[in-house]
Amino acid sequence: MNRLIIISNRVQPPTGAGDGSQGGLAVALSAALREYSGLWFGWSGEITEEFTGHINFQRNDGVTTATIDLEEQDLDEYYNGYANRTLWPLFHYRVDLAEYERQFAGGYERVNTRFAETVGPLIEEEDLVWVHDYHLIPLGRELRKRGCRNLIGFFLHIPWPPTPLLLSLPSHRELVDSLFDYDVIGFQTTDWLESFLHYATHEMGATVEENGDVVVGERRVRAIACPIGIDAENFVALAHGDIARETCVRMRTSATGRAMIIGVDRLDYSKGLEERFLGYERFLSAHPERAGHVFLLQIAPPSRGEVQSYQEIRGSLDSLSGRINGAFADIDWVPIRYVNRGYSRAVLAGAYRAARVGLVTPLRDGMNLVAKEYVAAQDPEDPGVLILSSFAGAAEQLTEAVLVNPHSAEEICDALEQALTMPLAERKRRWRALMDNVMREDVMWWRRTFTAALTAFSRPSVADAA
Ligand code: ADQ
Repeated sequence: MNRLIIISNRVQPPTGAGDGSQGGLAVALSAALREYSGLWFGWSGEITEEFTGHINFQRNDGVTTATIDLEEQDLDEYYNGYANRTLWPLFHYRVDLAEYERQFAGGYERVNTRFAETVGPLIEEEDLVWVHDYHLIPLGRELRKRGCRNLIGFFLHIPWPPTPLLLSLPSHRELVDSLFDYDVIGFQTTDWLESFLHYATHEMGATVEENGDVVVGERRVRAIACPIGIDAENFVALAHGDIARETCVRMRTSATGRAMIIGVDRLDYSKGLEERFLGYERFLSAHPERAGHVFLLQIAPPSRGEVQSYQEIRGSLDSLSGRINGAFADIDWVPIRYVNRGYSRAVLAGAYRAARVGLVTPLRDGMNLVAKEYVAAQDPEDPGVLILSSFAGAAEQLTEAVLVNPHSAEEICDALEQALTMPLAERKRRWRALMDNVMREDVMWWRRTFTAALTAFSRPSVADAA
């Protein structure tokens, strides 16, 4: 069996703790690395005064990680710059927030080159290489320039923007062109795949073959939709574990019979938190009889705090939650519990299970794993209701959720009332359909589907050269 080389911006070494402290993606990638052997390469998260290319190898729980430190300037221009101030907003349709700075683009190129120079010599002849996410789009090109002839796949975890928006990015053509140095590129949904194909056919004159190969002149890449899932079996087990059970009891005790609505998100403008609060405010106004009988628990740990738009959203959510609580609270009831910290996955599983409604309303999301975790954590005999944005990638699979337009306070308001009054039989029917999907298309299925597509690809250049 070939070795697998996984490359992503950050590396999360396995903890082996089994206590639910590790994210689903890290669990899945670690499992893939145990199956194939190989290594996981990326940034350590540490800053060094001058880039040396020194690789720190570690072996934890059967998985080898190889990490490098980056310079402060790399962090500013590549990570906080091009990745999170340019590509992230643009790919989430927020051209208004995208910043186009030449030095960001320069830093992005530099770090991708540094990644290629350091990981390149670690790649052996038969290895499969799998690159992850928007931080590393040109990495395949940089590896090819250095003579790498291996099968290389790329997976985009976030949406692919519509062509007219992408055209606003300086050097968009060069960026997209670099994707043709991969063999297989994966998107979360057919929507994002179609947006990519639209750009390729309209802007590059590409033709799309029946097997999904996209061809421009002599160059060819296979483009597939391959939705990521969660480690569902493990999450169900977590939801039955001691920590989750204790959390569930603690939540129910503190709820004192009130129905809990839960939201769990990184604090990010793409997650639609302001719109969610406004929708909930509309619900409180439209249904005064619900006052004192329901509350919203919003868990939102801050992320990317060095980027201004993230500081701004934090400020506006603080004041919005304060305003709503000020207007509606009573001496013995607070309508929004707003918590800015992270919790272990086991605690989250318990909190999801205690919630009558899961409110997942991103304005745009590549997939959204919280929606799947909420489903997996439910009690089959008394499941809660998932309200899901139709603009999350997950909506393509989770069609039995109550789907809403997250921009509409009225739709959120109506969906909340529908969820809170939904009869048990309907809740069970919807949950069963959702759960079947979450279990079937889990994270193991995702990585098997992707790596199978990659191994099935035959590189014409490799064949020609043989
Ligand atoms: P994210 O934008 O980070 O991921 P998401 O898919 O929701 O979004 O995953 C978040 C993960 O972080 C979940 O596993 C969740 O449990 C965890 N999390 C969130 N809040 C937490 C908290 N307070 N404490 C602890 N854990 C918390 C990107 C894309 C998504 C895509 C994923 C995977 O933006 O669209 O689904 O990658 O491809």
